Formats: sequence, C-alpha cells, structure tokens
Amino acid sequence: MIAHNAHSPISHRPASAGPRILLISPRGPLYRHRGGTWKKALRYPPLTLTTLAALVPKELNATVDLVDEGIAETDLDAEADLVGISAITGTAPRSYELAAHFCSRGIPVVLGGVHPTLLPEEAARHADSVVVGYAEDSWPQLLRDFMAGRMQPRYDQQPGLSLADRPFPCREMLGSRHFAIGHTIEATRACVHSCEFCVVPSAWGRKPFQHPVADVVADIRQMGAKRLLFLDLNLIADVAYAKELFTALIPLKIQWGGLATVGIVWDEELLDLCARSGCKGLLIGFETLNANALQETRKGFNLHTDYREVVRRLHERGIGIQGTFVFGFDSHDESVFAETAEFAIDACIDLPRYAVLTPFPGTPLFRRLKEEGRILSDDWSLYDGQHVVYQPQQLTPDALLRGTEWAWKKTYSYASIAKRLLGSRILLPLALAGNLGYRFYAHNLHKYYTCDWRLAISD
Ligand code: B12
Ligand code: SF4
Repeated sequence: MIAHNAHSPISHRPASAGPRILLISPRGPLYRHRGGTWKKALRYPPLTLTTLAALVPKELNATVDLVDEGIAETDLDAEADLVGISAITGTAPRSYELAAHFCSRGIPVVLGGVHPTLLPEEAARHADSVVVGYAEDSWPQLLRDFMAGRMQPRYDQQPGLSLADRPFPCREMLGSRHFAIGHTIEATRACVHSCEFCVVPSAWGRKPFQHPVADVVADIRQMGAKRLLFLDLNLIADVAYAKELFTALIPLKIQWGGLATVGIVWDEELLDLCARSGCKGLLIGFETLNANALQETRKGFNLHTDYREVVRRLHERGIGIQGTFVFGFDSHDESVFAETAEFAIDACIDLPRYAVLTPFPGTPLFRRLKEEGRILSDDWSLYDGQHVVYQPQQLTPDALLRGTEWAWKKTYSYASIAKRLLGSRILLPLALAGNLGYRFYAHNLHKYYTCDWRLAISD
C-alpha cells in the first residue's frame, strides 16, 4: 500500500511496520531547495531515490521516506532505522556531513551513487556501508543482510547485471509539482565512448545496459505521460537499440527529450525515427569548436563535424537543441568565450549551456592533471561544473571563471534569447521558460564564487 505524506519527507508506508528507511539526495551549492540557481523551469525529477525505493524488498514491510534536498529540507531529527545517501561529487561533502550527523545519532548510514563508486575507500570512511556501482541487486541484498544483522561494509555491482523486469520507480513519491517536466525515465545506462573528462566510463564501464524496449513502453503507458525526459547518458550508444526504441515510441504519440551525440544527424533512418517518435529536444555535447581540444579530450567523434549542419538538421525535424560547451581545455585561450557564445547565438541553439572543465576524481583527466601538479582543490563541493578546481594551461583560474560567466550572460541577454529562439523557429513554451531559467542562472552564478553558500548543517 502506498500512502502520501503531505509534508516532506515523502513516505511509502506499508500496512504493518517494518524498518524505517530514510533515503536522501543531498543538496549542492547551486542545486538546493532554498537559494541556488536551479529554478523550477530547469528542474526534472531524478530517478535515483525513486528507483531505490522501488527496489526495497516487499517482504521487509519497510517504510521508505525520501528527501531530495533540491526541493525539500532534511529533518535532522527524522526517525529512521537506516539512512541511505546518494552522492555525486559536488554533493559529497554535504553527504558526509549528513552521514556524520545520523551516525552520531546511532543510525547506520549507507552511501551509494557515482561518487562512492569512483572513490569507495573515501566514502567508506564516512559510512557503515558503501554500495559501489548500480544497485539493482546489491541494495536489496544489503537490506536483507541489515535485517539479519549482518550488513557488510561494501557491496559491489556484480557482473552480468540485467535491467530486465525491474520494478518501475516509485515516481509518485517525489511527485511532479516541483519540476518543469514532471516525468522522467531511463531506457539505457552507461556509454560506449571514453571522453577524457567524463565519469561515465570510469564509474560504470563502456558496456551499455538496456531496459528491454517492451519494459520502457510499459513504464510510459503506466505513467500515462504525454511529455517526458529520458535521463540516459547517450540514447544512441547502441544504434540498433535506439532504432527499436524510437519505433516502439511512435504509437504512443508522446513528446520527449533526451541526450544523444552528434552522430544522430548523419544516420537518416535514425534521425527520422527519432523525430517521428515525438522527440522535441536533444542535449548534444558539442564541448568545443576547437579541433585540438576535441582531440585532447578524446572526443574524436565530434571532429570534422559541422555543428551548424547538426543544428540545422535537428531544427528541420522540429527538434530543439540544448547544446553544451566546456571551457578550459589546454588548447583554450581568452578567445574561446566570445567565439563560442557568438557561435551558439548565430547558430540559433535553443538552450546553450556552458561548463567549466571539471576533473572529476576517478577520471583519466583527474589522473593526468594530478600527475602534472595542476589540481588546485580537493574540496569536492566545488566540483560542480561551475568552479575552477585546476590550473588551466593558457588562462588563469580567474579568467576562466569570469569568461564562463561572461559567456552565460552574453548568451542569455534578452536580445540573444530572441535571436536564437526566433531563428530556431521551434518556439516551444518550454524553450522560452528554459531560457528565462538559464538567464536567472547566468545572473546569479557569481554568488557562488565565494563561500557564502556554505550554510551550517541546520540551515
Ligand atoms: C538528475 C541528474 C542531476 C540533477 C540532480 C543530481 C543530484 N543528485 O544532485 C541535477 C539537475 C541537479 C544535476 C546537476 C548536475 N549534474 Co547531474 N545528473 C543527473 C542524471 C541525468 C540522472 C540521475 C539519475 O536519476 N539516474 C538514474 C538512477 C537510477 O541512477 P543513479 O543515480 O546512478 O543511481 C543508481 C546507482 O548509482 C545507485 N545509487 C545511487 N545513489 C545511491 C544511494 C544508495 C544509498 C545506494 C544503495 C545506491 C545508490 O543505485 C541506483 C540504481 O542502480 C545523471 C546521469 C544519469 N543518467 O545517471 C547526471 C549526473 C549524476 N550529473 C552529473 C553532473 C556532472 C552534474 C553537474 C555537475 C552538471 C552541471 N554542469 O550542471 C551538476 C552538479 C550539481 C551538484 N549538485 O553538484 C554527473 C556526475 C558527475 C560526478 N562525478 O559528480 C552525471 C553522472 C552525468 C554525467 N554525464 O556524468 N544532475
Ligand atoms: S559521449 Fe557523453 S556520456 Fe559518453 S563518454 Fe563522452 S561525455 Fe561521457
């Protein structure tokens, strides 16, 4: 039985009481309930906590409470028998802070997610147990062990993990009112490429995991969603799978957005199926206009690609583009900011996004920069794509930070928004709302360059 609690945390209560499990997705500097730069127009529901809630074995009769600190506050006095915390690198310090708090109350704490997967020894110093990798099998096993009084300090994803026949995420527990797009889903995980800065191959390997297409369709049908977002890291990592998926989506008459690589526009059949299946927006990692930088970062598949043509082909099919760019590669100098922002405006990219190159721990980029003595900070809360944590080659850290902020503001001036959206001619209300959301983001980034956001645990 599922009952909604009107206040946070959001509960999944069985009829008879078993253990009480509190699952938390901690806030980061920019993504937080109060303050922060991510307004509702930019928000969509993550699937982490709702997936973990669905994986709790029924026979435990557990009460599951969820707190996403992007939309709610953690009640530090909450009753719980076990606390599970999901950490990405930018939220690791807050995760450890919460872990210390609940440990001090005598409540066992489990840490999981991408950061503990990349740095399990570090995470182990802050928790009773660490879950490494995807947790479809290990989380239920941990919970059964916990109930039997033999929880282990570490659980690893086993080889041969399958995503077939998994329970659908308990999405109703987070609801949709805090988000611009209320429905999210994943069809696949991991990615076949190995870009130097990306955590995905380091954390989860290069073999894609896939939900059977029939399961994805069944999930969409039971959600009753007409607009949804795929959170997959690269929906077209396996082109044959992508074609099967897009074909199966056509009869559902939905509108969806997701992530893909530039390769999607060179396969006419794939692109047509994508458009016919209801795709209205794709996030594409352009990363940089600089060929040397692409080579440097092992993103060779973007080389010799006419980005303008990519944009044109997607717009032609009615697909809007969130084009992402990274600043701070070794080949970048002061000219990179204006060159990139002018391109994004001129090419009429619907939602351009800029990140500061971030050497996430565990990645080849981190290892290289560490060897070169160029890592400037190991404060993981600054590893959020908007702070400079390493010594750039041709720029000062300050010039990189200021240049990135300048590019955001230039791209999200009212004149640039109008030029891009009118030029793209895919004037979806969502694109306008997203642009205004990013305008707010651009004009508030500077507040997070100092340490003012480091609020005490009770804030
Ligand atoms: C939703 C999302 C967000 C949300 C919320 C994230 C958050 N928790 O703060 C928002 C929009 C705020 C966001 C922001 C950013 N994100 Co983000 N995001 C995602 C995204 C697209 C989906 C997450 C999801 O729902 N996955 C589906 C679930 C089922 O998978 P999962 O989370 O991995 O969980 C599984 C396991 O990891 C494990 N697990 C996870 N947690 C726990 C906890 C316990 C207790 C247990 C037992 C198991 C467990 O069990 C789950 C089932 O197997 C992922 C990409 C992806 N597809 O995963 C990127 C991802 C997490 N983000 C990433 C990045 C880089 C960012 C940004 C820096 C991007 C940017 N420039 O703005 C910012 C940083 C914000 C910050 N706080 O510092 C990286 C993480 C890099 C890193 N080392 O930290 C990812 C992996 C994407 C990528 N391309 O690499 N993001
Ligand atoms: S294509 Fe994207 S998800 Fe795949 S390795 Fe490169 S940056 Fe990561």
